[in-house]
Amino acid sequence: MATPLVAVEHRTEPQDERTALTKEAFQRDFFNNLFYILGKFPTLATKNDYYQALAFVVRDRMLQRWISTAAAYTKQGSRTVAYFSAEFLMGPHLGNNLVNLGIHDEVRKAVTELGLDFNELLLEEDEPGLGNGGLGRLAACFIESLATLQIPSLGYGIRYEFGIFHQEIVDGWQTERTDKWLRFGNPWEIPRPEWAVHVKLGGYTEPYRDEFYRHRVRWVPDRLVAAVPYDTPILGYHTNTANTLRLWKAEAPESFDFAVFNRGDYYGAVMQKVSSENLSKVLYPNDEQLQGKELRLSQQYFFVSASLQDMFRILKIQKIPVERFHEKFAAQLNDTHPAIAVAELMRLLIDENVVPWEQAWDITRRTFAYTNHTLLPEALECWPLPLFAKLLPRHLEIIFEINARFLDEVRIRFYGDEERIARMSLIDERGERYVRMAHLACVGSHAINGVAELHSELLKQDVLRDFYELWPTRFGNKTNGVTPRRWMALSNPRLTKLVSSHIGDEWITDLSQLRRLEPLAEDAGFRQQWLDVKRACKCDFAAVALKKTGITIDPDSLFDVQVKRIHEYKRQHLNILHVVALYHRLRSNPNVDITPRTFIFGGKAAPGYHIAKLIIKLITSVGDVVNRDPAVRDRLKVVFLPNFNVKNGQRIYPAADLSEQVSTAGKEASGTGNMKFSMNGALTIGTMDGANIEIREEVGAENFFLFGLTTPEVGALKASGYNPANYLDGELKEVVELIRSGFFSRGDAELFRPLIDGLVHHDPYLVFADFDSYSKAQQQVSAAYQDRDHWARMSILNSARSGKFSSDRTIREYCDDIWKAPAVPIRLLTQEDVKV
Ligand code: NTF
Repeated sequence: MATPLVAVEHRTEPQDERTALTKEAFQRDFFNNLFYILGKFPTLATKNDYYQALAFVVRDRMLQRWISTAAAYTKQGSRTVAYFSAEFLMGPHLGNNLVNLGIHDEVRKAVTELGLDFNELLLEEDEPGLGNGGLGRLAACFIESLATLQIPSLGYGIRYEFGIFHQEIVDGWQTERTDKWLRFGNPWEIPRPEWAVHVKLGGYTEPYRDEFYRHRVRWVPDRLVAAVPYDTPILGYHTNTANTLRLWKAEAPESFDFAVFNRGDYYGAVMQKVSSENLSKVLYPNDEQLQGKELRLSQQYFFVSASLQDMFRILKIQKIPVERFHEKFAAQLNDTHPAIAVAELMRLLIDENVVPWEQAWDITRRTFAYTNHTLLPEALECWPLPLFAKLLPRHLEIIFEINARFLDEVRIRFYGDEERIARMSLIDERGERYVRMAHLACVGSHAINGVAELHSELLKQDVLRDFYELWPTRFGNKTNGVTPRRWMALSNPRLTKLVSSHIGDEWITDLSQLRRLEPLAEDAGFRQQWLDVKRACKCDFAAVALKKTGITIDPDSLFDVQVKRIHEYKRQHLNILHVVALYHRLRSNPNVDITPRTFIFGGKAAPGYHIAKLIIKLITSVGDVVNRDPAVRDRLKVVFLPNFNVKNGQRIYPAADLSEQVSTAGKEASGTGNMKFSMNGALTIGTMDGANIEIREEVGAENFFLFGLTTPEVGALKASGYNPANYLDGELKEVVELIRSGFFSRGDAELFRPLIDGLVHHDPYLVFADFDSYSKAQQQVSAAYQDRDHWARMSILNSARSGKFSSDRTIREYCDDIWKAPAVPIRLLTQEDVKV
């Protein structure tokens, strides 16, 4: 008798022999894959071989959905969202695909029955870390929600051979290792070399007359790179939809280096091949000076051009005229990284498809919308004009023309306001000339949005104020969200089970239903179960922490967690200063009654960002002293968990009691980690910044630990001439002196000097100004945690009221307000249907 893997109501597909969803078929195919795909027998098989054998079993069972989806979209010519992003921080696929197929628990049993450790196999997957942090992870959540909502969509990006570096901590310092995620192959992708396109670079332009005697411009590049698409299926949760993530790999074109070959320069030709492949070699860490990096601009153009050419190919297959490009596609620019798309679509329409300028411009603007993700001025992309001209000569001409026409429009509205015109120009001409990518993105888009209410307001008042004054109706807000499939169902199975046993499982696709947990906050039995789940997650994490750091932590202590990229504006140093303050209190009075806490940090610093790396060193150094000091009696622990990534995140968020969201008000565009914590029942200590404000509004001020200056207060303090030294008294002064003295650096008073002096003399992110308020809020946290029962109540309410922060809600808003893209339900085809 065959054992079905999945409840009958989920079994929508016509079963075939090869991909039957029965335990027997699964186990059979698992060993077949080991034999026929990996070429191994069990004695020689590694854990990774087993992982891959399992991955292929699962992939086989996704293909019917994938093919049926593609067939439906092709046949119906469906309106399609194209999400353009230089980063997709997907995280491991296997667990998520099992959840979305609805066979996770059954497969776990089937694998366990074979005598294998299911969790161990999941951990074998090298995650595709093709992103830096929030922006790349948001893209991943978005394409998952798009699939779950059955919206036709394509994610377009770069298949970096090396993703975000692997972080190791050596002697307390961050060291970077290359991320060789493709080392053992990638079972989730299918290369599509038949859809490769050529991308031009460099060279010059020349006018010519075509066969109809029309004036045209020809771009004669000095380099061609082949862009080869690698497709990954993106499953919706319990739907038949499987959309596509299409990532481009750079290769040498087959034909271009013939001239070199003919001259007999074999090695020269090979070198050209190597240099072409460089284009998709490595992800650039953010917070890095990118301005002069030619390779970075080449990467951006490479994937944008390949994607737009791919969209023209799709139009052609579906027999849609190019004049209807904007009816077929809604393209979203994930920050300015893909903003060159505005000029590239113009070029493809004008130069290659002979569409007149005005019409091409109309199509372009109707196609694109732009999301801004940062208010930090140093992060706004500007490219030096000479570099731009050298790499993209035709695009620069097009940008000049867009600019001339645009500035005419500004002149009509704001006659004589030459300062405004200089501010708004696509070209910064205040000194050395630069192309302003954010301005290009604004001018070429019909909709512009920020990622949280405060951020969108600040865009209008500040960074993009001139554009807002010109086109107020184009501006809007789309508060970020995260997918509850990965960030609850997959990463917190215990909580999922508890929640579903009380309110059913519809919350997984309609997160607002978590509200139904609210009354249970008053149920003592439920509160106990809730605390039991939290404790179990903390025990799991304690085991991870021990394995990765050698530090033993107490699951009954308060887990106080800050995981995110290391950056001064995110203020990990505010957190560690407070840890030192607590330590100092304990040392001064060993019998002081304090709530035992474990401070958990994680996050990567950009390799060239010295102060951020020094902050890591300070955290690990404080940990070295505190964790060993017998006077502390284990009441304080400090853990820096190396290599924070999606995989580690999945184990951290469920284990957190307290979520640190302590950025300087007005600096964090949204934050998304804050949402993952809250969903999983952590309380937040945070500032009035980004989405914190909205989280507090949802969960209630009484369930949130607020501190710090507000954005207007930050502005006023800076305007009045902020002097951090004025705040250097009391406990803060003692803390700073302790660090300065070399207490945490074996007497080396120089080590932390750049960090401490920077704070005392400049403190651009107002760490000192907020310290007192932070410290007081932390005292409230400590007191609140003493009353576990009340804490449980607050924790439940955080989760129950986090429904707004599902990326399903965010994506619905994008679809309704910007993309106008309706759902297209998929009927599964049988093998018979797709036979020619
Ligand atoms: C990030 N921006 C912001 O810093 C986060 O606040 C936000 O949650 C995410 O985007 C997603 O919107 C970036 O990573 C970048 F690249 F823009 F700096």
